[in-house]
Amino acid sequence: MKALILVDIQNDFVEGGALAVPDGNAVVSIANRLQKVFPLVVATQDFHPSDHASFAANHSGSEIGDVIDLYGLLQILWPVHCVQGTAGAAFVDSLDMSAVQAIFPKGTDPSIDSYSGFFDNGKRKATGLHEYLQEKGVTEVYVVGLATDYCVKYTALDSAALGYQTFVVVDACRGVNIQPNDSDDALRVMEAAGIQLVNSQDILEG
Ligand code: VGL
Ligand code: ZN
Repeated sequence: MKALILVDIQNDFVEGGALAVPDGNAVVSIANRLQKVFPLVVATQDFHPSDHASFAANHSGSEIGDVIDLYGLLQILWPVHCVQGTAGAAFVDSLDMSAVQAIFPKGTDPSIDSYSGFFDNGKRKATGLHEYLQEKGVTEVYVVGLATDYCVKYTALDSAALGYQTFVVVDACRGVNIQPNDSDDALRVMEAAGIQLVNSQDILEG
């Protein structure tokens, strides 16, 4: 059983959003096409309370891009983004949600960030995604969305570590690239973990 995971395709991560990923909108049409060939589609949603500790605005004297020690974990400080109840946290309008069978919010605990759709960054709590995929008999996981160098990367790495045969559809992902090579580096790390990098054409034609 194959599942497609749509990672954080939300307004704040595309053009005009608070944490806009360059060319982020480009993933939407590919994600929409891919959904039609998967028996199971789920989505993750970055979903922070306004007092979330990953926001630079919640640390006086800190700036966006600073790295702090957050209860023992290194944390990059981000602009305020994907706040629960705001338009920025909503899925992109043009993203087809009609086939999405479950949504997994993450980053809801103000004290810890959650890049992976499976666990928070300290692996302290699970989102329920693994149990859900197990229940559905999923063995193969395909990951698309935003951002290649953060939430796509950690979702795919956890997926592989949990034993799913894991694929990242590279042309259906875009990265933040604080450093220009961050997305390429992330892809290399994923490959080294046994994750297969594929293109949407391979799936849509196959
Ligand atoms: C993400 C930074 C902060 C992501 C979420 O979806 O990749 N990146 N929160
Ligand atoms: Zn976030």
